[in-house]
Amino acid sequence: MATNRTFTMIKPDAVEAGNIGNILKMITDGGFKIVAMKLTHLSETDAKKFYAVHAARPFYGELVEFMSRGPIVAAILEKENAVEDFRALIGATNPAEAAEGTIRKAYAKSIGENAVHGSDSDENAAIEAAFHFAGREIF
Ligand code: RTP
Ligand code: MG
Repeated sequence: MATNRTFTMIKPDAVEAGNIGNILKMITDGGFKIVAMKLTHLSETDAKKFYAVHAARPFYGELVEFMSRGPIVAAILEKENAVEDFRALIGATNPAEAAEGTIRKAYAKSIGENAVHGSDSDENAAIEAAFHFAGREIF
């Protein structure tokens, strides 16, 4: 059954560039309600665990290094059809292919440093939310 929640991270590149506020505005203007949020920093071990699904991919080492190099914003977002609609709002993985009006078109630098994460399924949204948040931090 489709849930109405997804999980996102504003990645280290976008935090470094001072784009937390701009990206949160695009998220709330897009109709998403923030039901959990924190500024946090993934250790290398955390990043390896979070992206374990990509362990066999050639970019895994680079991805882990990137995601653990500085603070991120982690958040849970609520909206009808949240997972699919949020993937549409963030745009293609490669910003060169991201549509006009998407977060990655506006703020991503490259296919690796692409500003935001969005869960790719309801199941993964629940797993990723639980990775970052305790029940009492979710509203
Ligand atoms: P995300 O999981 O972060 O929302 O991104 P996505 O679904 O659009 O892309 P995915 O295939 O899940 O890849 C996860 C992240 O790995 C980095 N990546 N680098 N150098 C490369 O070719 C490459 N490909 C992917 C990106 O940070 C991507 O978002
Ligand atoms: Mg993904």
